[in-house]
Amino acid sequence: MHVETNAIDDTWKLITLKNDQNISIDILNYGARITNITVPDKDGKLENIVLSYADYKKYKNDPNYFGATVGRVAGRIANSKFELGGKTYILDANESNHHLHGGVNGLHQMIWKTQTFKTDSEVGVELQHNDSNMSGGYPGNIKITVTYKLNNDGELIIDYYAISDEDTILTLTNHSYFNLNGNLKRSINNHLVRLNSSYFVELDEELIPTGNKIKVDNTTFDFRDEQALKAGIETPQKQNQYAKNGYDHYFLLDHQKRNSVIVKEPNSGRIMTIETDQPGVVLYTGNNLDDTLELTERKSEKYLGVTFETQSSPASLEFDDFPNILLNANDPYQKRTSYKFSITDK
Ligand code: G6D
Repeated sequence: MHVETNAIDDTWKLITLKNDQNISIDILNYGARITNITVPDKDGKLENIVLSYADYKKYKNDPNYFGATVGRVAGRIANSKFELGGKTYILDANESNHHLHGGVNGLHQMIWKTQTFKTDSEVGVELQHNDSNMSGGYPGNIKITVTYKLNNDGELIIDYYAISDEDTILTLTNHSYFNLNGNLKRSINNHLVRLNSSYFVELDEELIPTGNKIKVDNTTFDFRDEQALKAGIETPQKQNQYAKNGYDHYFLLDHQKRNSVIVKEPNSGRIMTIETDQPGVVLYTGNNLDDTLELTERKSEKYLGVTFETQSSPASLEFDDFPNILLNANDPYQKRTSYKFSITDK
């Protein structure tokens, strides 16, 4: 097990975690971002499986949130306002008149304090950020800690902890774009996904939830057995078309089953198994990516990565029967999402 810290400049730094099977993960303290996950394929070839910029400074105004910790509220808050405790809070609008991913002062743009650690069984880094009251329009002084841990079972565990001195709203996620082909050889269209969800949340044309939960049966959103992502890309239905011919939707997890999400890439034999205590996950197939970005391995393109943004739902601010994002003063916020990397049996 190995952990090291390398300074990029006087405030940005890169932490590298490596386990005994040579799986390694890089974490940038700007935005508490994952910038590299290197895992073997079925032949033992070590390759990167996340989208990242070759030039770290490109993360500064990154509209794609590559690898970022997203919040205070991941997702969209309609019309950039919400009611809490009889008061109306106005948030900054950073996507037409809506608030996306924590707004212009979102957590993805903060420089987090870091503390690395190593035990016999794991290596990790704890990142900490104190967000002040009314930052971006959110009430409460809130201390946020995100901990990344890598163990010798090939697991990356992300623990989220927060505590606020006032009632507020919060739902954090990680916005890594995965591509299990390795070094971005091909698109994610042929990735096979199994997602234990019987309902997804309907969106309007501005990608704002309508309040309807749609059964996945007989739609391109049924991943309960296993389905290639190209279903919603190459034979898009109306909801896929709203998301520019792909997925950008919140799935409500059938939590009575384990292994919330299993992703397989047949050529490399790589498998990623996601477990989470969150009630749902946004599946986003990189529909906004174009060919203007210089990524570490190559130019970007549409559908080059897929995110699994485990989180609660900002739609709960408008519709009661959605997983809520309320955080009461002095009540700890504690969530965990893990990613286990393995290969198909030979
Ligand atoms: C687009 O709608 C999508 C979001 O879900 C995604 O997080 C963002 O691009 C990067 O706005």
